[in-house]
Amino acid sequence: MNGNALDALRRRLPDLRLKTEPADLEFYGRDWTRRWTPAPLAIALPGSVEEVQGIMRWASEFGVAIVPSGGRTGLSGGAVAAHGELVVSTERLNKVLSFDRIDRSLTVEAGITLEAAQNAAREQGLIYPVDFAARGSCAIGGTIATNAGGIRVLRYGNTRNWIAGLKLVTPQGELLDLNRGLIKNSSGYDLRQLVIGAEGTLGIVVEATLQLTDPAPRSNVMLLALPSFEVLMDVFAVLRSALSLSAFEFFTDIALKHVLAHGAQAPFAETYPYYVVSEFDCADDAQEAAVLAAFEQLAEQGQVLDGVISSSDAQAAALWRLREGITESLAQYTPYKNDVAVRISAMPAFLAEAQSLLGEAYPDFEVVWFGHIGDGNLHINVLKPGDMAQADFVAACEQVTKLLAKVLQEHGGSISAEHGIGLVKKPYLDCTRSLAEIELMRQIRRAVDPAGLMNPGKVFD
Ligand code: 2HG
Ligand code: ZN
Repeated sequence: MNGNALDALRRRLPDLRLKTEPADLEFYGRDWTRRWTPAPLAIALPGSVEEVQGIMRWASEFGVAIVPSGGRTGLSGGAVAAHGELVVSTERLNKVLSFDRIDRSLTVEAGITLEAAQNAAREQGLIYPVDFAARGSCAIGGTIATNAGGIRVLRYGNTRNWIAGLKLVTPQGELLDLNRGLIKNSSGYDLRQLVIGAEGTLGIVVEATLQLTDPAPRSNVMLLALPSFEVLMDVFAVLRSALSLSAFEFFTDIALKHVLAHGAQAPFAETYPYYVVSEFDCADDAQEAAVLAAFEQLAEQGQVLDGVISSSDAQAAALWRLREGITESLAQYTPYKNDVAVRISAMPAFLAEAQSLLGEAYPDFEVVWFGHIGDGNLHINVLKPGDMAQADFVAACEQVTKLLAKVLQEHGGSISAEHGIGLVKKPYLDCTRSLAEIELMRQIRRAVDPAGLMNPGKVFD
């Protein structure tokens, strides 16, 4: 039946670019998770919004499921197509459409990479402040679908703060122009915000109007070596009150070991248990003096074992690389990933419990802790031993994640801070959202997509 459906699609949209080669199905049918075997029906690469609308009308007529697809850098399986779905890639919808100097906004197609959008903003003397390591490959549409966070959430917040408007093609092929760049709009439900973070279950985002802002003042990057997990939050408190921070990230000695093995430069002659990378404004003498004073205070209190402050852009980039290179350096171990959040105030108690739980649960596995500690967001990657079957490894990790999800629930946290629920975290959604909330999400989904064709199986069943 789907073969016939595909013929009908070809007849209906003769100019639509379609790929059906096995290598393409494999390439476009998966994201950075490597757990599912891709098996899409075909890959559509629309070149216009009208083509996306045509695809959606066809899909609803023929009952074909759709998987929206951007840069497929997601880590929760949100872009996996393993059941004969049509993957709709926004790859060709990658243009900057307009810039408005008065509104300070940039309107882009959904398939543009985050980096290209950032560059376009910079060319206008402004910035789009959402930023993270996958910037060169991820698509803006995907960042909207997951409400992506990243390394400067501490100062700028998540993606949803920066989307002034978006265009959505609904499962019926309607084009909705949501919020149209308005700053104030008190006219009922904010459907734009509902779409942000919906992981492609309510339609396909085809365009976005990004709010831009002034470039940050001159900044510097500091790397600190710390003796224990316990001092992390104290160091954060000291730096946050003394400096104007734009990032406060951490990683462990194990993370550093992997990044160094992947080609990064060792920052210190010795190794230490924990590290913090912090970025802060350093625009004048007063700010520079504050940095030194804060550093001395921490050293005197014995909270910092070693430290370095960047003295050039190249050195700042090298320090950032130690944190931003972690994911790539771990990829060869097909890690089981956790991306959890608690309120910052709950972090010390949560950290202590999570550490003891995972220490006991994973005595034989290497566990890598890192993340956006200043946002209350931890990434916990468990590395698969080379000789272990992937399925056994995942099964073992899932048992532990159930326990971790309970600890998170006790601390009012979330099982997904910024990577989305997708397929990977679906079994634990009810530890983060109440049953009443999940039922309400289901009802909303049914109202928008009664046939359940948009990214089925993602977020909830
Ligand atoms: C990061 O912060 C990304 O580097 C990826 O969110 C995290 O690989 C991970 O677990
Ligand atoms: Zn992250």
